[in-house]
Amino acid sequence: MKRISLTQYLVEEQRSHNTIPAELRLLIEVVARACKTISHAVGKGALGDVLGTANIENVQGEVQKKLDIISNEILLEANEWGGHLAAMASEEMETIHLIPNRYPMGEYMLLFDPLDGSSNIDVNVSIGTIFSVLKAPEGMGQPTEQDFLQPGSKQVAAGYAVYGPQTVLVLTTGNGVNCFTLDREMGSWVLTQSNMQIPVETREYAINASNARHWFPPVTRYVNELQAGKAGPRETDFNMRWIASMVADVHRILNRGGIFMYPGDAREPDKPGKLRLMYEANPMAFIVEQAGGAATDGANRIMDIQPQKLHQRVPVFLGSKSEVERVTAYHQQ
Ligand code: AHM
Ligand code: MG
Repeated sequence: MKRISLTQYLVEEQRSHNTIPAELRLLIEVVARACKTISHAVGKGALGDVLGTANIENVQGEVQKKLDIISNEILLEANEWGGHLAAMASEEMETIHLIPNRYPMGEYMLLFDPLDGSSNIDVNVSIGTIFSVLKAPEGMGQPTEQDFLQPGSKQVAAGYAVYGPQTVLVLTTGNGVNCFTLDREMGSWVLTQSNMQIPVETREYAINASNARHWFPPVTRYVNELQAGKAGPRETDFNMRWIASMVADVHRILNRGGIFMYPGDAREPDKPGKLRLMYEANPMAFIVEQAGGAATDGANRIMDIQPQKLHQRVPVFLGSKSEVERVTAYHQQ
């Protein structure tokens, strides 16, 4: 089998579609290299003293795990010096991270959730990194948080890595979705799936059902119908999977279809759901749409939402198009 590396893929993509300028290519390669480093740290587990909590709270009021902090540092350090970025924002940092003066400033802005699925770190279940790339607004001076508040439709690239039985990197630059597997011996990313398409027909759904008593009626109705199986209005037996790492749940859906839901609920109406628009919902929505699926917050296309704050949360419904359209329609009735 002829092996196509990430570098070759990016160069050829630029040549044939002109979608990946040299600076963006460098950015993606640097992020991919950082993910390799994170994968290595994750793989060491207890041997590398990377497990457990760091006893500090992040901006979301969540106790940070050691690996949350390590991964954040790896991504910041890797991306500071290349000259391709104007600033970075991370789920783990209160405000944006400026490029130090000693390095040149580039025209892209990088956002990331350095280690997604934190609750799975210590129990050896798949976790990952999610990232999103925006362009700095024209004529921007010193970057501010405001410059980051662009809708997901403005993303020029997005991707995620899954640190699981294999380490994979899934990437879109707006021209389909491709998956690269880390060759651990060679240390290189090898193209293993081209033009991924989410299967249209699905019998699988993912939601944290322990929150069922707090759901709003459209979500309850939709899930009840799935659970009614063959005897219910859907006349189909559905299966459920919940990994509690969005990266791993989305990766399953890209490969064999399904719907992923993290709805808002009645507990905190002003803080809808758990997932963050800029670090989780937008990049995943971009990937899912590029693979033929859909992503909404129950009412709107995720990528059309105008962000109000960097750490804004949104309800998320994404995956196979017909299912996302159905649960979205229930919200509109
Ligand atoms: P994190 O970024 O702090 O890890 O939180 C996000 C994760 C998602 O990966 C996952 O879908 C969700 O939280 C799981 O939530 P829950 O613990 O409610 O099942
Ligand atoms: Mg996360």
